[in-house]
Amino acid sequence: MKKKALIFGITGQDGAYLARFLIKKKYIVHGVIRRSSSINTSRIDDIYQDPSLNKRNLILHYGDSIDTSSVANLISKILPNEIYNLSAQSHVAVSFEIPEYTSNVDGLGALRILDSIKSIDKKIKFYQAGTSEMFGGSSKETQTEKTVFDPKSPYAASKVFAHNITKIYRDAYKIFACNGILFNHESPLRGETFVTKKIIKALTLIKLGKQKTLYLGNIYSKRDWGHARDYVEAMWKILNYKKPDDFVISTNKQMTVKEFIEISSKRLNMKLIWRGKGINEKAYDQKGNIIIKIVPRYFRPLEVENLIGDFSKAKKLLKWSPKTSINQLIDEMIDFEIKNNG
Ligand code: NAP
Ligand code: F7E
Repeated sequence: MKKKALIFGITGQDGAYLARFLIKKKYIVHGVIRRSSSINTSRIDDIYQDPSLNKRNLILHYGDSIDTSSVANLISKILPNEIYNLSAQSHVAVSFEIPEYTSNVDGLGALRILDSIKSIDKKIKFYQAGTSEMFGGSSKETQTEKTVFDPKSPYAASKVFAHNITKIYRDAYKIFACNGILFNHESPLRGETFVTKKIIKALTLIKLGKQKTLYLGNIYSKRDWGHARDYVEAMWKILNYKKPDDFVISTNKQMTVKEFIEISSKRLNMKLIWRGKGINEKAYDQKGNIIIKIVPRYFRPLEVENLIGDFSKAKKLLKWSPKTSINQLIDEMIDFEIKNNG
């Protein structure tokens, strides 16, 4: 019999890659979608339209991670083998604007699912989408599963709660509950307000003469960026390892946002000339037009300056390593923008 997976957050970047990955692995995939006034399934519509993938292998249900009865009803109706909790208000800056809502979805959302597993069927495996943001300001060194958390946003604090409650339900009730601690991962399907997508989309539009200027915040924070397609495979490997455990998933390479801009502009054959410092720093083209401007609006009340992950444990135990280089990721994202905006 085919295995059943239930994905909370199927309409997001990772949900779309994970659904495709699991269907190829012969799972029946159930996904939770929220009612919205506009269509929010654009990232998974292609799975419906691809006859080799969807022979009734993808089933969508209305639900919400803040609605306890909908969470419990879905789990008892579907009785999945595996649950992936990817649902979240996932924008760090926005979490400062809506901290209570973020905590409810990102923190208590995980608890609602775990508690339903406890009462319905303890054999259901559970994956929690943890994040490198939980490390926050904790270390100037490379971060591992043993690094102490030091969250710097309501988003990160909620994810620390979800991480800890996952471990507690694993130990107390012997549930196969695991935490992935995933560093930033991007793709053509990345949300438009995250920095990589924002940069690549804007630079492509500027190159095509359809936009004038890109406005950004702190361009000196360092991130460890991988590809979402590689990272969803790690999620599945985590749930299919012989015992429940927690894993860092990363590339072990980092760069600043400014370096990411430099690589992206070079690959678009755009020459940027930087002048000024701090809030007055700007990037110009060769004709003297302002291409990038720094504005206070995009600075956060607290910043996470340095993230770089050591994925040795995942490499050793799960035989997982990232497959896509940063240049391949950027090229794929640029090609997508040219195809859709050219
Ligand atoms: P995303 O694109 O923002 O997707 C988030 C998903 O959660 C969407 O499907 C969204 O639905 C859903 N959602 C939001 N609030 C919900 C609610 N109240 N009830 C049910 N579903 C809800 O995020 P992503 O990049 O795919 O990331 C997936 C998960 O990994 C998130 O938990 C994120 O925090 C975590 N994470 C991401 C990264 C990264 O770099 N991408 C790194 C570490 C951890 P709508 O489409 O209806 O909004
Ligand atoms: O910011 C800086 C910003 O929003 C990256 C989420 O998926 O990864 C993501 O969180 C950096 C930060 O990602 C702008 O200040 C400058 O230092 O793309 P981001 P994030 O905050 O690292 C983690 C692992 C998650 O778990 C989260 O869910 O870029 N930055 N200027 C900017 N960031 C944005 N968004 N917009 C700007 O204009």
